[in-house]
Amino acid sequence: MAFFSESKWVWKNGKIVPWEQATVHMSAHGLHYGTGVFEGIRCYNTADGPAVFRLDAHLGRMFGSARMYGLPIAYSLEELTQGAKDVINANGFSDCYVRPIATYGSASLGVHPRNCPVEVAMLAWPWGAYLGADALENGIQVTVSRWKKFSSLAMPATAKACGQYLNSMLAVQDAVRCGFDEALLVDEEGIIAEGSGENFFMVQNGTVLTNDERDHVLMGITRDSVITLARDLGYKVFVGQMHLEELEVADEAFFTGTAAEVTPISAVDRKPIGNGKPGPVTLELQRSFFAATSGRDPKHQDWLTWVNASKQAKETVES
Ligand code: PPE
Repeated sequence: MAFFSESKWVWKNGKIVPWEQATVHMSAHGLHYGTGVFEGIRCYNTADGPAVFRLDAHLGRMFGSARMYGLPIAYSLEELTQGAKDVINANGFSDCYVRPIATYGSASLGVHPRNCPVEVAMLAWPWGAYLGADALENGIQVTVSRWKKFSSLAMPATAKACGQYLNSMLAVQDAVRCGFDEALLVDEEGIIAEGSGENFFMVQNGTVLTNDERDHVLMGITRDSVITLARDLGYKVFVGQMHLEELEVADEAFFTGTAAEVTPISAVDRKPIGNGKPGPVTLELQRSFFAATSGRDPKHQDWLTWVNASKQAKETVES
């Protein structure tokens, strides 16, 4: 089945329009220069109906990315929250991926986007496991990319902006061509940054390790959720620089991301991590993550925005 075939409706500039009408012109500034910001969000089915995972955090990051690039978004957090619910409901989805984007449209093509309108849209479509059905269970094969992660001195790595993904695209395309599932990018000093679309974690002697914005990474919302869950479970979490030589001796490694969720890494450049099987800490964190996304974790109900009113109303009455 074609990737988008089940998606019939798009939220575009405040209205729900048919998929075919959610278009931009070939002269759009965003197309030529990658001038836009976006988010990747998942909605999961729960016992109380579909719920969007950490919607406020994602939309908050989108407004932050837009501020970084001076791109004005003419809609409020509340309007985009409603827009996300509307596009999910219009399509009749329960488990789906939601992709808001704000990008400069067509008016001029100097590099300065002057006069270009900001087009805002939210797409939704069903999207299964990002790295393949078996990735979550058995782990993936990763390569350290020869394409270096760009420095935050060149572009703000903490912003999720369209053009920044050319760096990721080169890395993942190269990795797949060489028979790997995903690329791990390091900076020019060889310090670990992140995957093409994921944050990176290691486990060493029961301690969970990951990096932060000092190493030119997107501050992932899944990353933040997993750090919280790891601490809930009593693990020590160390946030700091990670070097490739530490990865050589790591017991476990995994990627986190909205699309990738919690994906174990079984080998890097064909060298197995640990025994080459997803490790126990990774699997425990993956289970906790899915408990939270599916509404089974009473401690993290506030991470969920229910698409339909009934559950939210119930929460308000109870509190
Ligand atoms: N780093 C990068 C470069 C990245 O693109 C993502 C998300 C993350 C880290 C993890 O962030 P978060 O989703 O907030 O936990 N990548 C999005 C796009 C992937 C895609 O292929 O498209 C995503 O996972 O939705």
